Amino acid sequence: MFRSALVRIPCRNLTQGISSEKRGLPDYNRAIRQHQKYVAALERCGLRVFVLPPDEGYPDSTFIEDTAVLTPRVAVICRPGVASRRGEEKKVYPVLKEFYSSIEFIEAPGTLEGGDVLQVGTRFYVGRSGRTNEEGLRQFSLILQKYGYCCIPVNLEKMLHLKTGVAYMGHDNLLVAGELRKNEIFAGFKRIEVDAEESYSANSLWINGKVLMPEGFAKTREKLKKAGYPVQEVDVSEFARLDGGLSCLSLRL
Ligand code: CIR
Repeated sequence: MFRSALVRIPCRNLTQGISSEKRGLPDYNRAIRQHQKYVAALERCGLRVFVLPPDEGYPDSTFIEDTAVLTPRVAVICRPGVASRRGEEKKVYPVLKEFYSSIEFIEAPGTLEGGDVLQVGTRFYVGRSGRTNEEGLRQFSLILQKYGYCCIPVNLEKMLHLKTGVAYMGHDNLLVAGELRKNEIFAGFKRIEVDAEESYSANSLWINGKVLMPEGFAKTREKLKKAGYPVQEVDVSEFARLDGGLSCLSLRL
C-alpha cells in the first residue's frame, strides 16, 4: 500500500534535458499541464502528493524517481550515472529525511539510478545499464542485504533503465516489453507482453490496485483491462520526448 508520492515540477530548462531520440523538444507549458494532471491521477490512487519546486539547475530534475530508491525499511540516495544529473539527489535528501529514519547512500565511483530498480516484495531487480554500474550494484546489494532484502541484477542491452521495459503489477504479474519479454530472470512471473510498437507503455504504475498508464496505447490498455485492472491513462507526451515515462515522474512511498 502506497500512501504518499514526491514529485518535482518541471523547470523551464526542461528543454535542455537529455534525449537519446529525435522526438523534438518538449513544450514547457504543455509539460506543466501534463504534470498537474499526473499529480491529480496519483491523488485519485489515494496518494498524498508532496510537490517540490522546479529546479532550474537540473533540466532533468522532474524525473525524480532516478534520485532515490524508497522501500518500507530504508531510503537509498542514488548517484546518477550521467554528469548533468549529479547533484539532483542532494536536493531530495533533506525531503526524505522527513520521512525516513534510515537513509543510505551510493558513493563514488558507484552509480545507480532509481529507474533501474524494480521492487517485488523483498526482491529488488536492478538493471545493469548505462546509468547503473557494477560498483553501484555492489553497494546497493550490500545495503539491501543489511535490511533483509535481496538484489537480482538484470543485464540491459538497449534500454535506458530497467523500468523502461518492465513494471510489476502485483499478484505475480509483470508488464514486459522489448528485450525483457523473454528474459529468463522473469520466468517465474505471469507476463503481460507489450507489443513492440507500444513498448513505451511498459512503463506503467501499479498503485493501490489501480494502474496508471501513458495515454495512447490501446493494445496494452486492453490487455490490462482483460487482466482485471482498473486503468487510468495520463498524457505524458512531453516527458516521453526526453525518454521519461510515467514512473520517473514520482517517488512513491
Ligand atoms: C535522462 O536521460 O536521465 C532523462 N532525460 C530521462 C530519465 C527517465 N527516467 C526514468 O526512466 N526513470
